Amino acid sequence: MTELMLKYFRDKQQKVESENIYDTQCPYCSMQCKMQLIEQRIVSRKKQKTIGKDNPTSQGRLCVKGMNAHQHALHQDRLKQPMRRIGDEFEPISWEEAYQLITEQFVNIQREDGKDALSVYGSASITNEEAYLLGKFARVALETKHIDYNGRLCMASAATAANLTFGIDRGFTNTLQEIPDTRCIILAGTNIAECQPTIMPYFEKAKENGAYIIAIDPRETRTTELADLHIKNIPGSDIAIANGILKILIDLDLIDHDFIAERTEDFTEVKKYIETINLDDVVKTTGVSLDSLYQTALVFSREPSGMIFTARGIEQQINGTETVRSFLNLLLATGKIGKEASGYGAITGQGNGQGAREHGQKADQLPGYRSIENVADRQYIANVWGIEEQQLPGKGVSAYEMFEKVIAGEITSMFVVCSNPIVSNPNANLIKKALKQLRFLVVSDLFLSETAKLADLVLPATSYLEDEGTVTNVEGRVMLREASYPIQGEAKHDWEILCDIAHQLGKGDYFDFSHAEEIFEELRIATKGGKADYSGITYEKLRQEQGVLWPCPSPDSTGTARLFEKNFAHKNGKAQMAVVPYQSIKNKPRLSKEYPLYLTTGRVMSHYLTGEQTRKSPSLAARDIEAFLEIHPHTAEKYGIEADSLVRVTSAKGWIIVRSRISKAIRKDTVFVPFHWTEKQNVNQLVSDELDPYCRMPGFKMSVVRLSPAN
Ligand SMILES: Nc1nc2c(c(=O)[nH]1)N[C@H]1C(S)=C(S)[C@@H](COP(=O)(O)OP(=O)(O)OC[C@H]3O[C@@H](n4cnc5c(=O)[nH]c(N)nc54)[C@H](O)[C@@H]3O)O[C@H]1N2
Ligand SMILES: Nc1nc2c(c(=O)[nH]1)N[C@H]1C(S)=C(S)[C@@H](COP(=O)(O)OP(=O)(O)OC[C@H]3O[C@@H](n4cnc5c(=O)[nH]c(N)nc54)[C@H](O)[C@@H]3O)O[C@H]1N2
Ligand code: SF4
Ligand SMILES: [Mo]
Repeated sequence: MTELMLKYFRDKQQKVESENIYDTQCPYCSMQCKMQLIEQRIVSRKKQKTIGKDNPTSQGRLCVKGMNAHQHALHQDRLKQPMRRIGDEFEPISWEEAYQLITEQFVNIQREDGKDALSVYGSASITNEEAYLLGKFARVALETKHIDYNGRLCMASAATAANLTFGIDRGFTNTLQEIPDTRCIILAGTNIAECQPTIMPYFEKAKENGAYIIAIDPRETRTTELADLHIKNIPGSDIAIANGILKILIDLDLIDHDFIAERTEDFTEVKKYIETINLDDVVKTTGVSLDSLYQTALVFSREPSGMIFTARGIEQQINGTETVRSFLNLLLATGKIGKEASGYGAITGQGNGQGAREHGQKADQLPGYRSIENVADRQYIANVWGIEEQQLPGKGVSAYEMFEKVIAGEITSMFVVCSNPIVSNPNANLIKKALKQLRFLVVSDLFLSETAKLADLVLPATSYLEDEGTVTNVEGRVMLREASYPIQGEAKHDWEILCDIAHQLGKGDYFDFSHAEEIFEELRIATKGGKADYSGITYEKLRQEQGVLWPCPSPDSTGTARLFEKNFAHKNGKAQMAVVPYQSIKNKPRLSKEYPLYLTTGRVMSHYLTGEQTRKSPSLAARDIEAFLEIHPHTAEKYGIEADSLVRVTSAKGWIIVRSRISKAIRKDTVFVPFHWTEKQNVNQLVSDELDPYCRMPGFKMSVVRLSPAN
């Protein structure tokens, strides 16, 4: 370093007047990377940067979103006061006025429209404490059955498939540390390189160690670049791929007979169905070569260990549950689960995508993954909450179906916490209509999101920098998110808001909490004996152990690293295989003259979900400033679409206008649009309202559309 440079750094150093360091975790994906916000005061100006902090999952790494996460959290547009709608404008009001308004409206609406006219729409980006409390709030404070959450659009099919197959749903059956030792990996509909970037070194290490990687995706992505074999299939055809591979395994006798006999149920029925499959039909249905199917079957079965990972590509289908089950059949038939370096991973999406699906935000669920329809479960939770079992409402409906109930006039008020449903739900035009039709809409958010703009009352919530609590990451590791950044304006923690409203509604005794840890203590009791048992976890243990993998059923337990070593979680200890016919859903969208192309949707590296947060971050927004249509050059030519030109994309539900991005990375019969943008770029205006019959997941990953130039 030259003298001049040294002098520059010395001078710069001297100008730092003060420095504060705040521990937290990234607000975005399920890796939940530990991080620190460093805030320096230099010549009386504040300067912030975010750096990674070591921990067992992300090992100190951050991706570009994490490194810039402070930009939205410290953005000037953060809501700092409650705001009430007056005509088309919002006016700031005090919390007292806000609570008074909520109480008046909720009481009136329930008197006039019935208890279940109130609804709650939650999120997997809030803490476990808040997710737990929101479920209790709906049932105990509001006495409504209508609560569901954005995870219904995310983890519902993988969760349902795991519950049906294994009897329990913890996203990863093994720890990340085992990935480098596995010999064969199938990545089905997951783009980890762009969606969980800090997980990549585990897979890169596996590859270095000689693992064979197969990626199934209609597009070439940064993830498929890692693969030895890329199966570039027709969207929505994944069941046929899994069944085709299973057929080859059975025909060539490459299955694990002992494992099947000792540890699974119903293989005979599965085999009977698979024998009726014709591999030529599979090739036609999937657009995948016979060679690729054989190669996958041979490598996966012959290697001593193997893992399958799935994500939204195969899960966000109207037969998503069955699609996941068809891949779990492969693991079970080859005996590659319940042992070292072999197992399943549903790559969870949101920061608390795992924990938030366990503690009662779902319409049919009570804390600890208990069922709201099971009498013993109801009695247990009623007892923990200090109410009678009969007072607990029954099962409600799924996220999207709540909006259908709004249109039908059955739900007339909604409380949305940490979600932007107008952008994230299918059939977005109906969602907008439904939100406008509500008598009273309350939204708790960091910003005036597209959904908040339609609200009657907007409440300012604290962010990941300010709100301490636990989240459960992609591995099933419960982590304590420390957060001590000073609260901005009059914002409140979501859990505080819930407690305050409950007090106003005369239910304060059930919501007497003054710290997140107190809520966690109740959550421990509520989950005791449940499938997702957190009862042995304390904040103290989480600090000492740097997170704990559930189940953790007793004070002396340090959690469970690998699941199913001896038994599966069903009563008989066995895993349940499933007959999964490809044509399991009759109304699957099909190509026609009117709609000659498949549309699939998803993500880009620099943006997160509805983009409400990442579009506020200059460093992230600059990377992708608008939505786009990924389209193959042949297809573009066929439909007269020029490079970088505006294109009108039309489905049976609506139309959008996006700019073309011509690329050979995508199949000729398929186009791709990310969903991080709003208004006429909101791709969910095109997605239909068909839902998976088992879990009510929408079919975000396959619509049929037509294109025309728009300029
Ligand atoms: N950068 C970024 N990271 C994120 C998020 C984000 O918004 N941005 N969101 C987080 C959340 S909540 C989630 S749920 C996860 C999502 O993580 P992923 O599921 O990995 O992300 P997607 O882009 O939705 O879809 C994954 C891949 O599925 C492919 N695909 C589409 N249709 C099909 C199909 O029919 N079959 C197969 N086999 N593949 C198909 C797409 O081409 C895409 O590459 O990411 C998390 N991380
Ligand atoms: N077409 C298509 N649609 C999809 C998908 C797809 O792949 N394709 N994926 C689906 C998936 S996987 C998901 S997870 C959903 C997600 O859908 P959403 O939940 O609607 O997405 P977010 O953008 O995370 O919305 C979170 C909102 O909460 C606010 N917020 C952030 N932190 C806090 C907090 O601590 N408290 C409060 N009160 N508010 C906060 C943010 O500002 C933002 O407005 O989208 C689904 N929609
Ligand atoms: S977006 Fe995910 S991978 Fe990137 S820093 Fe945040 S938690 Fe880590
Ligand atoms: Mo998600």
